[in-house]
Amino acid sequence: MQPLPKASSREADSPSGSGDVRADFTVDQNWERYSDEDHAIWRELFDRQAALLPGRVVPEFLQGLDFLSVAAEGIPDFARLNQLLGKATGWQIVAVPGLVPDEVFFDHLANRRFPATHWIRNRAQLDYLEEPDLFHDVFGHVPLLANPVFADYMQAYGKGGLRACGKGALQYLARLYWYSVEFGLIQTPEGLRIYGAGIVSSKSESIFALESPSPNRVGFDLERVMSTLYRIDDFQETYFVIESFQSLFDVTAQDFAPIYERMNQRPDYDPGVILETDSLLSRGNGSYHR
Ligand code: HBI
Ligand code: FE
Repeated sequence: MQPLPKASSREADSPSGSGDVRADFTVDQNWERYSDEDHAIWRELFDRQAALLPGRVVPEFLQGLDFLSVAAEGIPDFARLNQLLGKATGWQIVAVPGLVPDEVFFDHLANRRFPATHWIRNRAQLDYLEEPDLFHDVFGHVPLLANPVFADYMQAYGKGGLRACGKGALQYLARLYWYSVEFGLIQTPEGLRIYGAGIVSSKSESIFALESPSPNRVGFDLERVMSTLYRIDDFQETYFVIESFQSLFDVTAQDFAPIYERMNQRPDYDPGVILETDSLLSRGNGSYHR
């Protein structure tokens, strides 16, 4: 059993989250309890990304933002989002206090429930915080859940995660999530675009991921991604690039068990390595991480 994640320190004092956490780790959002400062922080983060992302983010992200009318004026009420999202792809947002145990997380995804943190960061954390907050989850992850193919991928990922729990293969699924859902890039006719929530919700990484000469950009390959370690505290040394959301969904159709067998035989790769088998879009000079 995974050690339970530390209850987010904000849980105790954040007025917006109700104290009692249910067995599935969900809480009430209590939208009416957000302070003016909470909404002001949402507006500041939203405006910053809205100015930066056109031309950098995959168009489906902006379509999702628009469809769900996630806008600058303030923190969205999950109940309102859920009416639109439910009709579009059957997904629902459920409020949680923060990181939840892996198998709880996978079970929510497998049932088209996206766990979104109910509290938003404070001013001191505007540019970086160590765990996902409401802005990362709702602005970063939710808009693409309105895209039918990506919505199917996220549910298939959750089901794969539940199967992996039983096989001690969680680390491979965590890497797949990290290099796709959190930090993935996608090829489009107009060029490379961002779709990973960790990039989309970060001002500095939205620029770094596409424009810096430092990181490698490598064609997505499932076993390569599952074998590659990642950094949780800084920009990525390598970004993996998918051809389309359909191609990402298609990798989940296969049985992962034989892949886990092969994974257990081969070494893990450090985040910045390049393999001769890689389809290399651009070789980084590593200047940022040196
Ligand atoms: N819990 N609320 C929340 N959000 C996440 O993104 C999350 C999580 N628990 C586990 C987890 N992510 C990672 O282990 C995934 O790679 C599975
Ligand atoms: Fe995330």
